[in-house]
This record gives sequence, structure tokens and C-alpha cells, in this order.
Amino acid sequence: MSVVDTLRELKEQVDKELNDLNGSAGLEALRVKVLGKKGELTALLKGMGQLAPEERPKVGAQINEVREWLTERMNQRLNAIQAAEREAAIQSEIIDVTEPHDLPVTGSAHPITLVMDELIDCFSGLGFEVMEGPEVELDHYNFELMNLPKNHPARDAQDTFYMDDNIVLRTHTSPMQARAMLTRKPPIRIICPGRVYRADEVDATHSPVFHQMEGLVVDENVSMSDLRGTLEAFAKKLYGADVSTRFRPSFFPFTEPSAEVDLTCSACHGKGCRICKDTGWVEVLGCGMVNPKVLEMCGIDSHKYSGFAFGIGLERIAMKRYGLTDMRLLYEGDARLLGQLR
Ligand code: 2U9
Repeated sequence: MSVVDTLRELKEQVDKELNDLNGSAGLEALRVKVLGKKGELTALLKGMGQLAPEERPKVGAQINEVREWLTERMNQRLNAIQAAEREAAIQSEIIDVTEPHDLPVTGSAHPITLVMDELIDCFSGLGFEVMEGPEVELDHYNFELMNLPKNHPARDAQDTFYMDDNIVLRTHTSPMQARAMLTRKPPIRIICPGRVYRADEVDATHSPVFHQMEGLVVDENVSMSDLRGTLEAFAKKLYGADVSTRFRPSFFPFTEPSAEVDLTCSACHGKGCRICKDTGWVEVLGCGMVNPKVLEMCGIDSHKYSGFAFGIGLERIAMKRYGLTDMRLLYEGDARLLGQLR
């Protein structure tokens, strides 16, 4: 085959391979294969010795023309491949800041915390001040000042955690209210949220550690209607304007008269359902007018001042609010539960 035919075939072959190339590495291999020391075009140059002297200048020029064409063609292809590789690198590094991404896993407040905060917000709006006090409490503040004398059954060891004869884990947040009356002049309007302790066996409705919020108002001419009005406002703030309240006579040593307060069931609005055991009502708190004896023991003149108090169990509110039937779910720290109550 003549040198011209060989050169034409070489150009066609290289053109085809350049089009099939998809990376700069393959291009370098092709350049070495054609233009390198042992390349196909270099072999043609070495073969010029066999040609007749008068043919060598023409053939040499043809080979050099093809070398220049091949070199130009390979450079173009190299530039195109490198530009494509640069573009691909840029595309792969693009960050679309508007692209949706997995939101960071956020925690959630505990149901008791949520309920406590909501009640604090409610009563703060009614002018109550929040007061907190010791959980390890003197028997004197936890019982005596609350008209629960030494021999009262509420003091029995099976109900109370005694540290010693005079020190207990508080069984309610009332001691803080007694402390407030001993250190402040009326008008007093406080709420005392916090953890309390009773020596109960753990089951679906009892826990040795639970949470309460008690409230106390002491002023001149405080009446039962003030108590009812305050608790109505609390109920409507928490459960909506159409909720009704019901006061049932009860007894507590520290209030007289005393009452248990029911609200119309928020699930059936009073018609009766499984939640409220078909009664239409759910008990939510206890209350009463502060026993004058308690006022006097706490240094308040019961002839000049009167007061009312109430106590709310926060677990009961939380379980009702979140549809929980087992109190233990509140203490197991299972993130799957807490995540649902976000
Ligand atoms: C003082 C005087 C009176 C607080 C009161 C209740 C009624 C009551 C329970 C509700 C659910 C405790 O958590 S619970 O089991 N409490 O029913 N508490 S009156 O009366 C006081 C408090 C302080 C100086």
C-alpha cells in the first residue's frame, strides 16, 4: 500500500478513535501510539530511507502535514475533553441551597413540662406569681401548718417518705404556700408547681413521684365565688369556651368548705364516652376556702382575711390531654412517645 494510502487510513483511524474517546487518559495513549517514538507515523518517517531520493521531499511534506493535522486534531479533542471534565466537576460540586434536606432531629419538651408551662401561663395571666420551694420539707410545713396533726392518717409511713421524724419528701406543694403566708402580707396570689412524693406502688395510675400545681389567694373579702370564677377562667382557657365546670362537695383538712371540680369531657362534650366512663364529666382538681385555722397558724388574721386554694395533679391533665392510659409512659423516657407528642 502506498504511503499516501497509509496516511489516509491513519487519519481516518485516528479520527474515529478520537470521536470514541471519553477521557484525557485515552487521548495520551492514542498520541503515543501514533506520534510517539514507536508510533505509527514515526515508523513511516523512519521508512523514508527505502524511498527514491526524489520522492523523499514530497512524502516527507505529506507526513509532516498529517502530523500537524493529527496534533491539531488531538489538541482540539483534548481541550474539549478537559472542558467537559471541568464542567462535570463543577456540576458535581454544585450545592443547591434551596434543595430540601433532612431536618435536624429536634427533641421535644416532656408532656408534664408542656402542661406545667401552659398552666403557669394561664394563671400568670390571671395575676398569679409563681413560687417554688424545697422538695425535702419539714414535717412542720408539710403537715402541721396544713391542719394535719401528728396522728393524722395522711402522715402514715405507707403514704409518706420520711427522712427522719421531722423531715419528709413533700407530699404536696402546699408547704410553699404556708411559707409564703408566713413571710408575706396579703394580698397573696401565688401558684406553686413542682414535684411531689407519695409512698405508692407504681401502676397505671400511681407513681411515687408525680407533679402538682397548687394555687393560693389570700386577701380581704375573698369568697367562694372568686374561687369558682378563677377556676372557670382556668378551665375555659385550657379546654375552650364551651367547657362547663361542676363543683362537688368534698373534704380536705386544710380547706373548708372543700370541693372536687369536674369539667365536661373534652372528647364527648358531656354526652358520655369511653374516656369519661359515660359520665360526661372528668375530675381535674380539688379546691376550697382556706381553713381559718391554717390562716391563723400561718400568721394571717382570719377575721380580716380569707382565701381560697386549689390543687391540680399534672399527670392527670397530661394523660387526659395526650390520651395516655398508663402513667408509667410519662417516666420511661421513650423518645418514640415523646416524639409523637411534639
Ligand atoms: C394551703 C392551704 C390550702 C391545696 C388543695 C387540693 C384541694 C387537692 C389534690 C389534687 C390532685 C392533690 O395532686 S393531687 O392528688 N389537691 O385536691 N389541694 S385544696 O389547698 C391548700 C394549699 C395550701 C396553705
